[in-house]
Amino acid sequence: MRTQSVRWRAAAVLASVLLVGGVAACGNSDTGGGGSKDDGKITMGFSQVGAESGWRTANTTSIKESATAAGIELKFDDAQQKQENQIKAIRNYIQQKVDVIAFSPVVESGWDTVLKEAKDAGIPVILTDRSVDSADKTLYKTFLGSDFVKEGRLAGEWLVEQKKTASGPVNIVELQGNTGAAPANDRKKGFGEAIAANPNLKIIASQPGDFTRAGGKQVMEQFLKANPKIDVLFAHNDDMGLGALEAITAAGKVPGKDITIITVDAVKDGMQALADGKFNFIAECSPLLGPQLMDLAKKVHAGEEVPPRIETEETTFTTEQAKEALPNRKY
Ligand code: GYE
Repeated sequence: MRTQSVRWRAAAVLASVLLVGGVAACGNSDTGGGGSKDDGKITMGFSQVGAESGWRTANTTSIKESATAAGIELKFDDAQQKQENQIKAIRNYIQQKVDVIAFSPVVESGWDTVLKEAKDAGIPVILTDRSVDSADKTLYKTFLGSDFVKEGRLAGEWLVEQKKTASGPVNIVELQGNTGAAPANDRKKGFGEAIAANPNLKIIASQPGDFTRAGGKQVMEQFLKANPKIDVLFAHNDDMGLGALEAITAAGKVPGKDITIITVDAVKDGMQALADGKFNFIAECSPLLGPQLMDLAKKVHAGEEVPPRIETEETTFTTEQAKEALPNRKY
Protein backbone atom coordinates (compact mmCIF):
# COMPACT_ATOMS: atom_id res chain seq x y z
CA MET A 1 0.00 0.00 0.00
CA ARG A 2 2.79 2.33 1.05
CA THR A 3 4.96 1.67 -1.99
CA GLN A 4 1.91 2.15 -4.16
CA SER A 5 1.08 5.54 -2.70
CA VAL A 6 4.72 6.59 -3.00
CA ARG A 7 4.63 5.52 -6.63
CA TRP A 8 1.39 7.45 -7.15
CA ARG A 9 2.78 10.55 -5.55
CA ALA A 10 5.84 10.30 -7.78
CA ALA A 11 3.53 9.88 -10.77
CA ALA A 12 1.52 12.94 -9.74
CA VAL A 13 4.68 15.02 -9.50
CA LEU A 14 5.81 13.72 -12.88
CA ALA A 15 2.42 14.53 -14.40
CA SER A 16 2.41 18.08 -13.11
CA VAL A 17 6.00 18.62 -14.31
CA LEU A 18 4.92 17.45 -17.75
CA LEU A 19 1.86 19.69 -17.67
CA VAL A 20 3.88 22.73 -16.59
CA GLY A 21 6.18 22.00 -19.51
CA GLY A 22 3.17 22.16 -21.79
CA VAL A 23 3.21 18.44 -22.55
CA ALA A 24 0.24 16.22 -21.76
CA ALA A 25 0.87 13.41 -19.26
CA CYS A 26 1.67 10.11 -20.92
CA GLY A 27 -0.69 7.17 -20.63
CA ASN A 28 1.95 4.68 -19.53
CA SER A 29 1.45 2.09 -16.81
CA ASP A 30 3.45 3.98 -14.20
CA THR A 31 0.67 6.51 -13.83
CA GLY A 32 -1.68 4.04 -12.22
CA GLY A 33 -3.63 3.13 -15.34
CA GLY A 34 -3.23 0.23 -17.76
CA GLY A 35 -1.88 2.58 -20.42
CA SER A 36 -2.38 0.93 -23.79
CA LYS A 37 -0.33 3.38 -25.83
CA ASP A 38 1.95 6.34 -25.54
CA ASP A 39 0.12 8.97 -27.56
CA GLY A 40 -0.46 11.09 -24.46
CA LYS A 41 -4.23 10.54 -24.50
CA ILE A 42 -6.12 9.05 -21.59
CA THR A 43 -8.37 6.22 -22.70
CA MET A 44 -11.56 5.64 -20.72
CA GLY A 45 -13.72 2.54 -21.01
CA PHE A 46 -17.29 3.41 -20.05
CA SER A 47 -20.11 0.92 -19.51
CA GLN A 48 -23.54 2.56 -19.62
CA VAL A 49 -26.70 0.98 -18.17
CA GLY A 50 -28.76 1.34 -21.36
CA ALA A 51 -31.05 3.89 -22.97
CA GLU A 52 -34.12 3.38 -20.79
CA SER A 53 -35.04 7.00 -20.05
CA GLY A 54 -34.66 10.67 -20.94
CA TRP A 55 -32.29 10.92 -17.99
CA ARG A 56 -30.07 8.20 -19.44
CA THR A 57 -29.99 9.79 -22.89
CA ALA A 58 -28.94 13.13 -21.38
CA ASN A 59 -26.32 11.35 -19.25
CA THR A 60 -24.82 9.56 -22.28
CA THR A 61 -24.68 12.83 -24.25
CA SER A 62 -23.00 14.56 -21.31
CA ILE A 63 -20.35 11.83 -21.04
CA LYS A 64 -19.59 11.71 -24.77
CA GLU A 65 -19.40 15.51 -25.15
CA SER A 66 -17.27 15.95 -22.05
CA ALA A 67 -14.81 13.26 -23.13
CA THR A 68 -14.30 15.06 -26.44
CA ALA A 69 -13.95 18.42 -24.70
CA ALA A 70 -11.42 16.97 -22.22
CA GLY A 71 -9.37 15.23 -24.92
CA ILE A 72 -10.13 11.81 -23.45
CA GLU A 73 -10.53 8.88 -25.81
CA LEU A 74 -13.83 7.21 -24.89
CA LYS A 75 -14.73 3.59 -25.47
CA PHE A 76 -18.47 3.37 -24.85
CA ASP A 77 -20.67 0.33 -24.37
CA ASP A 78 -24.46 0.19 -23.89
CA ALA A 79 -25.29 -2.79 -21.66
CA GLN A 80 -28.99 -2.82 -22.49
CA GLN A 81 -29.92 -3.09 -18.80
CA LYS A 82 -27.98 -6.35 -18.30
CA GLN A 83 -25.34 -6.82 -15.62
CA GLU A 84 -23.70 -9.64 -17.60
CA ASN A 85 -23.14 -7.22 -20.51
CA GLN A 86 -21.54 -4.72 -18.16
CA ILE A 87 -19.21 -7.36 -16.74
CA LYS A 88 -18.26 -8.41 -20.29
CA ALA A 89 -17.56 -4.78 -21.27
CA ILE A 90 -15.42 -4.19 -18.18
CA ARG A 91 -13.40 -7.36 -18.90
CA ASN A 92 -12.86 -6.14 -22.46
CA TYR A 93 -11.62 -2.81 -21.18
CA ILE A 94 -9.20 -4.60 -18.85
CA GLN A 95 -7.88 -6.64 -21.78
CA GLN A 96 -7.50 -3.52 -23.88
CA LYS A 97 -5.53 -1.95 -21.02
CA VAL A 98 -7.54 1.28 -20.94
CA ASP A 99 -6.28 3.91 -18.50
CA VAL A 100 -9.51 4.34 -16.54
CA ILE A 101 -12.75 2.37 -16.31
CA ALA A 102 -15.98 4.18 -15.44
CA PHE A 103 -19.42 2.68 -15.21
CA SER A 104 -22.93 3.11 -13.95
CA PRO A 105 -23.89 -0.21 -12.34
CA VAL A 106 -27.35 -1.40 -13.38
CA VAL A 107 -27.79 -3.15 -10.00
CA GLU A 108 -25.97 -2.72 -6.69
CA SER A 109 -24.76 -6.27 -6.01
CA GLY A 110 -22.40 -8.74 -7.62
CA TRP A 111 -19.45 -6.61 -8.72
CA ASP A 112 -16.63 -7.72 -6.41
CA THR A 113 -15.00 -10.24 -8.76
CA VAL A 114 -14.77 -8.01 -11.81
CA LEU A 115 -13.75 -4.98 -9.75
CA LYS A 116 -10.96 -7.06 -8.23
CA GLU A 117 -9.81 -8.01 -11.73
CA ALA A 118 -9.57 -4.32 -12.65
CA LYS A 119 -7.70 -3.54 -9.45
CA ASP A 120 -5.24 -6.40 -10.02
CA ALA A 121 -4.63 -5.06 -13.53
CA GLY A 122 -3.81 -1.65 -12.03
CA ILE A 123 -6.73 0.09 -13.75
CA PRO A 124 -8.59 2.61 -11.58
CA VAL A 125 -12.38 2.41 -11.55
CA ILE A 126 -14.76 5.35 -11.10
CA LEU A 127 -18.42 4.69 -10.29
CA THR A 128 -20.76 7.21 -11.81
CA ASP A 129 -24.48 7.80 -11.23
CA ARG A 130 -25.16 4.54 -9.34
CA SER A 131 -23.12 2.82 -6.68
CA VAL A 132 -22.30 -0.78 -5.72
CA ASP A 133 -22.73 -2.48 -2.34
CA SER A 134 -19.18 -3.91 -2.19
CA ALA A 135 -17.79 -3.95 1.36
CA ASP A 136 -14.26 -3.42 0.02
CA LYS A 137 -14.14 0.29 -0.78
CA THR A 138 -10.64 -0.02 -2.27
CA LEU A 139 -12.17 -1.70 -5.33
CA TYR A 140 -13.01 1.71 -6.79
CA LYS A 141 -11.55 5.19 -6.50
CA THR A 142 -14.68 7.25 -6.05
CA PHE A 143 -18.43 7.42 -6.60
CA LEU A 144 -19.84 10.45 -8.40
CA GLY A 145 -23.62 10.76 -8.29
CA SER A 146 -26.79 11.77 -6.49
CA ASP A 147 -28.10 11.02 -3.02
CA PHE A 148 -31.09 8.88 -4.02
CA VAL A 149 -32.34 8.43 -0.44
CA LYS A 150 -32.54 12.21 -0.17
CA GLU A 151 -34.52 12.45 -3.43
CA GLY A 152 -37.06 9.95 -2.09
CA ARG A 153 -37.21 11.78 1.21
CA LEU A 154 -37.80 15.17 -0.45
CA ALA A 155 -40.64 13.63 -2.48
CA GLY A 156 -42.16 12.13 0.67
CA GLU A 157 -41.80 15.29 2.73
CA TRP A 158 -43.61 17.32 0.09
CA LEU A 159 -46.48 14.83 0.19
CA VAL A 160 -46.65 14.87 3.98
CA GLU A 161 -47.02 18.65 3.82
CA GLN A 162 -49.71 18.49 1.10
CA LYS A 163 -51.76 15.91 2.98
CA LYS A 164 -51.34 17.20 6.50
CA THR A 165 -55.05 17.97 6.83
CA ALA A 166 -56.23 14.67 5.33
CA SER A 167 -58.73 13.11 7.70
CA GLY A 168 -58.83 9.62 6.16
CA PRO A 169 -56.44 7.22 4.42
CA VAL A 170 -54.41 8.47 1.46
CA ASN A 171 -53.74 5.59 -0.92
CA ILE A 172 -50.35 5.72 -2.64
CA VAL A 173 -49.07 3.54 -5.48
CA GLU A 174 -45.35 3.37 -6.25
CA LEU A 175 -43.60 2.69 -9.56
CA GLN A 176 -40.11 1.46 -8.74
CA GLY A 177 -37.02 1.53 -10.94
CA ASN A 178 -35.41 -1.71 -12.08
CA THR A 179 -35.13 -4.31 -9.31
CA GLY A 180 -31.87 -4.12 -7.37
CA ALA A 181 -30.80 -0.71 -8.73
CA ALA A 182 -29.45 1.77 -6.20
CA PRO A 183 -31.92 4.54 -7.20
CA ALA A 184 -34.84 2.10 -6.88
CA ASN A 185 -33.76 0.83 -3.46
CA ASP A 186 -32.82 4.24 -2.12
CA ARG A 187 -35.75 6.29 -3.44
CA LYS A 188 -38.12 3.72 -1.99
CA LYS A 189 -36.34 3.91 1.33
CA GLY A 190 -36.25 7.73 1.54
CA PHE A 191 -39.88 8.10 0.50
CA GLY A 192 -41.06 5.39 2.92
CA GLU A 193 -39.21 6.98 5.82
CA ALA A 194 -40.63 10.44 5.11
CA ILE A 195 -44.27 9.40 4.77
CA ALA A 196 -44.07 7.40 8.01
CA ALA A 197 -44.61 10.81 9.64
CA ASN A 198 -48.32 10.54 8.83
CA PRO A 199 -50.02 7.17 9.42
CA ASN A 200 -52.81 8.17 6.96
CA LEU A 201 -50.31 7.89 4.11
CA LYS A 202 -50.22 4.27 2.93
CA ILE A 203 -48.42 2.59 0.04
CA ILE A 204 -51.07 0.16 -1.19
CA ALA A 205 -49.10 -1.18 -4.17
CA SER A 206 -45.45 -1.01 -5.26
CA GLN A 207 -44.01 -2.65 -8.39
CA PRO A 208 -41.00 -2.19 -10.68
CA GLY A 209 -41.67 -0.34 -13.95
CA ASP A 210 -37.97 -0.55 -14.94
CA PHE A 211 -37.54 3.22 -15.34
CA THR A 212 -39.23 3.09 -18.80
CA ARG A 213 -42.40 4.72 -20.17
CA ALA A 214 -43.71 1.36 -21.37
CA GLY A 215 -43.11 -0.16 -17.92
CA GLY A 216 -44.80 2.76 -16.17
CA LYS A 217 -47.86 2.55 -18.40
CA GLN A 218 -48.27 -1.19 -18.07
CA VAL A 219 -47.87 -1.34 -14.29
CA MET A 220 -50.11 1.68 -13.76
CA GLU A 221 -52.84 -0.06 -15.78
CA GLN A 222 -52.61 -3.00 -13.38
CA PHE A 223 -52.66 -0.71 -10.35
CA LEU A 224 -55.79 1.05 -11.65
CA LYS A 225 -57.55 -2.24 -12.34
CA ALA A 226 -56.78 -3.66 -8.91
CA ASN A 227 -57.37 -0.54 -6.80
CA PRO A 228 -60.55 1.54 -7.11
CA LYS A 229 -59.17 4.37 -4.96
CA ILE A 230 -55.70 5.67 -5.84
CA ASP A 231 -54.89 9.15 -4.50
CA VAL A 232 -51.18 9.44 -5.18
CA LEU A 233 -48.59 8.03 -7.57
CA PHE A 234 -44.92 8.13 -6.64
CA ALA A 235 -42.84 7.19 -9.71
CA HIS A 236 -39.08 6.71 -9.29
CA ASN A 237 -38.48 8.64 -12.53
CA ASP A 238 -40.21 10.98 -14.99
CA ASP A 239 -40.45 8.42 -17.77
CA MET A 240 -42.51 5.96 -15.72
CA GLY A 241 -44.71 8.86 -14.62
CA LEU A 242 -45.18 9.90 -18.25
CA GLY A 243 -46.14 6.35 -19.22
CA ALA A 244 -48.56 6.24 -16.28
CA LEU A 245 -50.28 9.42 -17.53
CA GLU A 246 -51.61 7.46 -20.50
CA ALA A 247 -53.00 4.71 -18.27
CA ILE A 248 -54.60 7.25 -15.93
CA THR A 249 -56.25 9.20 -18.75
CA ALA A 250 -57.45 5.97 -20.39
CA ALA A 251 -59.07 5.02 -17.06
CA GLY A 252 -61.08 8.27 -17.20
CA LYS A 253 -59.14 10.02 -14.41
CA VAL A 254 -57.45 13.40 -14.51
CA PRO A 255 -53.70 13.21 -13.75
CA GLY A 256 -52.51 15.87 -11.32
CA LYS A 257 -56.05 16.33 -9.97
CA ASP A 258 -57.73 12.98 -9.28
CA ILE A 259 -54.30 11.47 -8.70
CA THR A 260 -51.40 13.51 -7.30
CA ILE A 261 -48.23 12.60 -9.19
CA ILE A 262 -44.70 12.87 -7.81
CA THR A 263 -41.63 11.85 -9.81
CA VAL A 264 -37.83 12.12 -9.80
CA ASP A 265 -35.34 13.43 -12.45
CA ALA A 266 -36.77 16.69 -13.89
CA VAL A 267 -35.95 16.03 -17.55
CA LYS A 268 -37.65 18.33 -20.07
CA ASP A 269 -40.70 16.12 -20.73
CA GLY A 270 -41.24 15.66 -17.01
CA MET A 271 -40.92 19.39 -16.41
CA GLN A 272 -43.44 20.03 -19.19
CA ALA A 273 -45.92 17.65 -17.53
CA LEU A 274 -45.34 19.46 -14.24
CA ALA A 275 -45.78 22.90 -15.83
CA ASP A 276 -49.03 21.61 -17.42
CA GLY A 277 -50.32 20.46 -14.02
CA LYS A 278 -50.28 16.76 -14.92
CA PHE A 279 -47.45 16.11 -12.47
CA ASN A 280 -47.47 17.87 -9.10
CA PHE A 281 -43.90 17.66 -7.83
CA ILE A 282 -40.46 16.54 -9.04
CA ALA A 283 -37.30 15.86 -7.04
CA GLU A 284 -34.42 16.68 -9.36
CA CYS A 285 -31.64 14.22 -10.26
CA SER A 286 -28.96 15.67 -12.51
CA PRO A 287 -27.65 13.57 -15.43
CA LEU A 288 -24.94 16.08 -16.34
CA LEU A 289 -22.10 14.12 -14.78
CA GLY A 290 -19.71 14.20 -17.75
CA PRO A 291 -17.49 17.21 -16.92
CA GLN A 292 -16.85 16.08 -13.32
CA LEU A 293 -16.23 12.51 -14.46
CA MET A 294 -13.56 13.57 -16.95
CA ASP A 295 -11.94 15.74 -14.32
CA LEU A 296 -11.82 12.81 -11.91
CA ALA A 297 -10.44 10.52 -14.63
CA LYS A 298 -7.53 12.90 -15.18
CA LYS A 299 -6.87 13.08 -11.46
CA VAL A 300 -6.92 9.34 -10.76
CA HIS A 301 -4.82 8.75 -13.87
CA ALA A 302 -2.24 11.17 -12.51
CA GLY A 303 -2.28 9.30 -9.20
CA GLU A 304 -3.88 12.19 -7.30
CA GLU A 305 -6.09 11.55 -4.30
CA VAL A 306 -9.80 12.13 -4.93
CA PRO A 307 -12.65 12.20 -2.38
CA PRO A 308 -14.34 8.78 -2.05
CA ARG A 309 -17.79 10.30 -2.64
CA ILE A 310 -18.82 13.27 -4.75
CA GLU A 311 -22.45 14.28 -4.53
CA THR A 312 -24.38 16.04 -7.28
CA GLU A 313 -26.21 19.25 -6.40
CA GLU A 314 -29.96 19.11 -6.86
CA THR A 315 -33.22 20.85 -6.13
CA THR A 316 -36.98 20.21 -6.30
CA PHE A 317 -39.72 21.67 -8.52
CA THR A 318 -43.37 22.61 -8.08
CA THR A 319 -45.58 23.55 -11.03
CA GLU A 320 -44.74 27.26 -10.69
CA GLN A 321 -41.02 26.56 -10.48
CA ALA A 322 -41.19 24.24 -13.50
CA LYS A 323 -42.85 26.96 -15.58
CA GLU A 324 -39.98 29.29 -14.71
CA ALA A 325 -37.21 26.75 -15.31
CA LEU A 326 -38.56 25.16 -18.51
CA PRO A 327 -37.34 27.72 -21.09
CA ASN A 328 -33.74 27.09 -20.02
CA ARG A 329 -34.00 23.33 -19.57
CA LYS A 330 -31.47 21.77 -21.94
CA TYR A 331 -32.37 18.10 -21.56
O1 GYE B 1 -33.36 8.47 -12.30
C1 GYE B 1 -33.62 7.13 -14.24
C2 GYE B 1 -32.63 6.33 -14.99
O2 GYE B 1 -29.64 6.02 -12.21
C3 GYE B 1 -30.26 8.18 -11.52
O3 GYE B 1 -31.74 5.86 -13.99
C4 GYE B 1 -30.38 7.14 -12.58
C5 GYE B 1 -31.77 6.75 -12.91
C6 GYE B 1 -32.69 7.86 -13.34
O4 GYE B 1 -33.13 5.40 -15.79
O5 GYE B 1 -34.38 7.93 -15.08
